[in-house]
Amino acid sequence: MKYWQEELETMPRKKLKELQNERLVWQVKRMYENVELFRQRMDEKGLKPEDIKGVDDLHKLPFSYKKDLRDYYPYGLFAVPMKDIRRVHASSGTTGKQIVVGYTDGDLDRWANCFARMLVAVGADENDFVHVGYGLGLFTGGFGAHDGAVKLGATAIPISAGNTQRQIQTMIDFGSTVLCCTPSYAMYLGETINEQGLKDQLKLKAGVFGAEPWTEEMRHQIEEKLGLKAYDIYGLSEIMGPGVSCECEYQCGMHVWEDHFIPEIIDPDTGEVLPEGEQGELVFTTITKEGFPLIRYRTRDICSLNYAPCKCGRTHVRMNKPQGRTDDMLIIRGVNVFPSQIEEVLLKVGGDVTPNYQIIVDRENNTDTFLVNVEMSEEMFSDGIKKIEAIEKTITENLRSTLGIAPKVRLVNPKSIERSEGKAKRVIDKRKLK
Ligand code: DLL
Repeated sequence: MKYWQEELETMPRKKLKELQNERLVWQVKRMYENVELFRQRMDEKGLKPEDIKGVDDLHKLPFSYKKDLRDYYPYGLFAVPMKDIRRVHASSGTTGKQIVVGYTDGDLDRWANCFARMLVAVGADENDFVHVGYGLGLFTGGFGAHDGAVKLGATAIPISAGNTQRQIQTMIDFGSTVLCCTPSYAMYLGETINEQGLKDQLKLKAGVFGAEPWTEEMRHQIEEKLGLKAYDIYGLSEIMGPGVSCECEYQCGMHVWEDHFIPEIIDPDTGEVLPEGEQGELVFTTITKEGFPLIRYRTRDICSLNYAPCKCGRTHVRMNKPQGRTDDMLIIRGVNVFPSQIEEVLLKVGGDVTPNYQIIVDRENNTDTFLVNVEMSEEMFSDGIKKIEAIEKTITENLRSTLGIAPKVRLVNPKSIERSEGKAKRVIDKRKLK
């Protein structure tokens, strides 16, 4: 197996740390020489590259932020001349202008490598057909998965996102065995395939789903609907794209490829590094990236790290599913609300409702209004509407006890909430639009 990089993936932690030390020292030195903003921030702290001798000195280094990418848009933070940048990608996010990231030949190779490791971890090899349903374009999802599949030696099917009917037909005709797309789109594909009675014609065995938060309950539903094993993959454009971390066959956290990225968990308010196992903001340092490296990048994703050995033999630390983002967090009537908490409640309600929901927050008479629209299932819709009130009440009560505040819950008709081919749009915060 070509991309089971055993020596790197199961490297004893002491040796891994030595490798990180060496790479961090190299990265800090070249960034100090080539990236003006980094040099300025080091100077402000009175730090010289030679003060950084390894990972134990990481906490001394300055943080970097998404705002930096906007301020130095488009290429101001690149560490190599543009002639060495082979490809750019961009991410628009929900606020502000897009950010741009760049890759050298070496970066593209390492990225493909990280994704190929993921494919190996989910049991794929050169005999597999990898259905790339992430958007192929400036979004990193499509090209990341595509290059990973090619690197592995599998057969890539670069269909990109959208056109559900064509996705399904292609999966059946081309014999797709590994599906890569967002979990919300996988749910939608699953719903449509089951409605059309086509599940038996699929050959899918594994799904590589990420780019947005999703819950364990959603995993079970996707697995059931598509007849595959669903794996979580995490990444962000600023650090590389998909494949910064991913699950192995034991599905108990996502291994961060620590030979390329050093993760830390910090208190988002004070910036202090938190003790092992505590939940906080995830921060990454890229130690092999050439084109667009980042030191101590504040991801805004909230999670924790687990350094305990994994049954799979990989020694690289595991991060748990991000619980949301510090900037995804809604503050409604003073209470912190994460969309993923709502999804978890809905999935526990069972068959009468689906996890397709939309949160609408507004402000009337100086008070926040909080509405959750939830699609009822087809069965419930055809059974008649007698249960609606009771179910709305149950969901409201469950949300009240989970969140500490009660939204107005409204059951809406099946398929009435717009589907996304990429990341689902769960929140409409009208307070920001005014
Ligand atoms: O979403 C890269 C990606 C593509 C990852 C395909 C996985 C699969 P961005 O568009 O820059 O990059 O968005 C990055 O998405 O900071 C997280 O908030 C969120 N995110 C990504 N993967 C997961 C995941 C891609 N597995 C932002 N679980 C990140 C939860 C995720 N959130």
